[in-house]
Amino acid sequence: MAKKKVAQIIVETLELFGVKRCYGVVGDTLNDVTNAMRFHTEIEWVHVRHEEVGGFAAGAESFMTKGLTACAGSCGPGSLHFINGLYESHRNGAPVVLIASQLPTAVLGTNFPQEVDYKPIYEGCSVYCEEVKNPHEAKRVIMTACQEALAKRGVAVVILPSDISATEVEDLPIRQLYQPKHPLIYPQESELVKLAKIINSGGKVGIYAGAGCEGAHEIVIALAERLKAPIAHTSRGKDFIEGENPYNVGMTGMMGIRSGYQMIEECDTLIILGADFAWSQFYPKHAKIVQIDRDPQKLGLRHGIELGLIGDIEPTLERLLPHLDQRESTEFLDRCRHLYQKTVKKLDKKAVAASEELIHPQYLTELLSEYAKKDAFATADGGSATVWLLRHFETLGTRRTLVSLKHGTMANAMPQAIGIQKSHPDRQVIALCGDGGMTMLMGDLLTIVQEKLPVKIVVINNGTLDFVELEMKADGMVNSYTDLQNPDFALMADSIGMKGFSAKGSHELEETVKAFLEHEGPALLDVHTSRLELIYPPHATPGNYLNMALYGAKAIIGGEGESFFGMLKDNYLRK
Ligand SMILES: Cc1ncc(C[n+]2csc(CCOP(=O)(O)OP(=O)(O)O)c2C)c(N)n1
Ligand SMILES: [Mg+2]
Repeated sequence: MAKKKVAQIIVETLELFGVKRCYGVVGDTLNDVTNAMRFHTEIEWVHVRHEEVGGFAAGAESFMTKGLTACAGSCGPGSLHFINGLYESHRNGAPVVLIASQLPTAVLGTNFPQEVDYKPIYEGCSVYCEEVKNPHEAKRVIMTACQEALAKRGVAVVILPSDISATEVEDLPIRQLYQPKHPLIYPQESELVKLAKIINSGGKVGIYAGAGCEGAHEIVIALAERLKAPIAHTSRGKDFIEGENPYNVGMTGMMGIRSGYQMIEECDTLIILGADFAWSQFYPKHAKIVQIDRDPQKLGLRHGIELGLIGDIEPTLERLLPHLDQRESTEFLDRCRHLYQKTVKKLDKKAVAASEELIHPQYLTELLSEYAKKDAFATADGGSATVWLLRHFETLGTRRTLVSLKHGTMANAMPQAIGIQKSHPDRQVIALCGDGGMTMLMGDLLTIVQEKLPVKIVVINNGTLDFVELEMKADGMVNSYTDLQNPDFALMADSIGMKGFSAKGSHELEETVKAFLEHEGPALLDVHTSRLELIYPPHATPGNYLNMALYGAKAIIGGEGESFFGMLKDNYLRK
């Protein structure tokens, strides 16, 4: 059999496992890999400016396509830079393979310049992390990496010393190719009978749906119909629950709304479907909880349960439904829905045009929701953008959103938009960015231009690390180190080949948003939103108000009363 360089075997295997793109920055220890990719595969190399962006972008592509995506970096700092993007991707369950090229084996362990031991670093954010130690084993290592990333849905890391990469060996036959369809899991009939008994004996039954409900919309609605049960959802479940759902009472959790929170508080039987919301204070104190999840580790992890069953949501509910009594009373449902409508109306109050020099971010987000394409993708940065997107951007059952909920990072939105746009060239992709988040990885606006991606970047320009400033104030502190001195983002965009749009007041915002979204190429909209927009939790305690009052007192005593009164004015007085 003809011999091939290990690098060629590695990239050909990636392609065989479905990799379409590889995000990264080149470097000498990676040259054999990039060379083989170019001349022996159809894999597209996406040249980012910062590897972290490559990690986010690859993960976003995989998250939305469910296929395998790759990243590759040079030795030392190059492959180290992926870390935060890959943590995000791994926690999202996105199958990504990182080829972390390494110094030649001859110098490893000698504290050689650029030597970094990747294994302990990447083990925390991967399902597989191995170094290729012998060129003859390279094929086995890369196949296992691909298989593990796809089957376990996470990041796999292959550390590849440059001398091994350049060694010629005989290629091994393919051991096994990944089966793209996961096997379905559902509980035994006897377990379903037990579950139905608990649900049938419940009074006020509620459903709490999470991301595990992907692909199960119809059957979840059928369950709600059978039980006349309101449905609250997690933020990761939003896309799969929101559209065409007369049982929806909204999101609960830290970023949720009152009606979602209240329903969960009030029900006496709660059915949790594929949800893993981490904060235990958002679960009911007295209700019986039953839970269905594909992953047994999730059962009872956050709260006590009466019964937990292992299963995928769709096939499990299909088998459960025949055991459930049809309910007629809609009393609990009606009450929860009434509160939902009231809650949404209250949220909408801020989502309107304010005075000339004031823009509420809620208004901006609702305009984006109104004028975005019906099948648009939207990402949002960690920080206040996440809250506005989750609360004010409607997914309609046809749009998709991606925010950093499990990793909670800043600066994710723009890079994730790159990965989504690359893999969905004909769809609209909008990134809702914080001014702090966007400027963290701002260099990769150049990637958007260079790759000619029609991504729409929205900058919530509030001049501060607002989310943290609010947290400080909610803890009764006067804020420190949160100010941001920003450039004119629209001007900057124009200067790098993106069309820049800017809005400083509410009066022209609607027209500006429309023109921005209709622009054909890459565009950036710089929106000067109110600096201290309060984010109300779904359930405010007396302590929250007390701490805000404490901040007010400290601000006034410390000579920062203007900031406190400005906050009051923007949130309560100026309309
Ligand atoms: C990488 C990273 N650094 C710091 C934080 C802590 N943090 C969370 S939100 C936030 C402020 C975000 O500011 P900005 O991007 O301007 O958005 P805003 O909340 O102002 O809309 C910070 C510093 C984080 N989550 N991730
Ligand atoms: Mg900000």
